[in-house]
Amino acid sequence: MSELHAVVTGASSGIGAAAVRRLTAEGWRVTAVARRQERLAALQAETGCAVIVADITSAADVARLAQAVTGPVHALVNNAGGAVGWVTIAQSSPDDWLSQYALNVVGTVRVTQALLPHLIDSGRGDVINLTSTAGHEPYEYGAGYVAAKHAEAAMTRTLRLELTGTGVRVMEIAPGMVHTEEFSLHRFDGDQSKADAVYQGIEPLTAQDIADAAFYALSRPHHVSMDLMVIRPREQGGATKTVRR
Ligand code: 8X3
Repeated sequence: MSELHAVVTGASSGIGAAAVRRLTAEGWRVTAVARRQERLAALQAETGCAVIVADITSAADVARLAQAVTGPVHALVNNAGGAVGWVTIAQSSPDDWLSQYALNVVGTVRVTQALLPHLIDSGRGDVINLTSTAGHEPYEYGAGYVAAKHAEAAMTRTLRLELTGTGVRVMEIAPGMVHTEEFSLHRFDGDQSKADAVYQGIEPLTAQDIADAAFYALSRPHHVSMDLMVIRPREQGGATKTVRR
């Protein structure tokens, strides 16, 4: 088979960048998508990936992305996403609910719609949606994110039903606590000490752990669909139970 091609969103840091590194190391051609040009340029210099600067919440950017992607796409890794705020529903900002839905759900839908013809044309396409354990169980103070991730997980299952028979696998990876440079920092509005406290006293997952799972799913024989992988650090028994040393 000719070279496999993956498109990875949210590629400028964290799980997305780790997926780009892993897939290029495994010999895939990779197109990395993110908003921040300088970070993408560094990743391109390091890995040889192609880059497209785009904000997946922008219809115009995603239309440009669809034009810029060349050749068949064998895998779309929908990783771009994020959480805003740590607050009760009573205190939460409706704008934050909207922005989390726009990014985690609608953005993922936009990119998937745009690249679906490329995925079907490849004859063996894969969609991997990086959701979260927050898409499967609620926790206090994170309802806007929990709701958006539940919606993304529901959308993923619906997409699988709709694409059954097209040759496209639709797979979901739902990570628990993954210590990345930016996820918690963004959630806590730049407060580094609050972000660091999330991972204190446990050994959290790393972005590489999740990239490893994504590569595992992608590299199964194509009649095997890893529909859902839920991955947590050992000390996180559930969304509301973490045992710290
Ligand atoms: C990130 C994991 O536990 O913050 O999606 O919801 S968690």
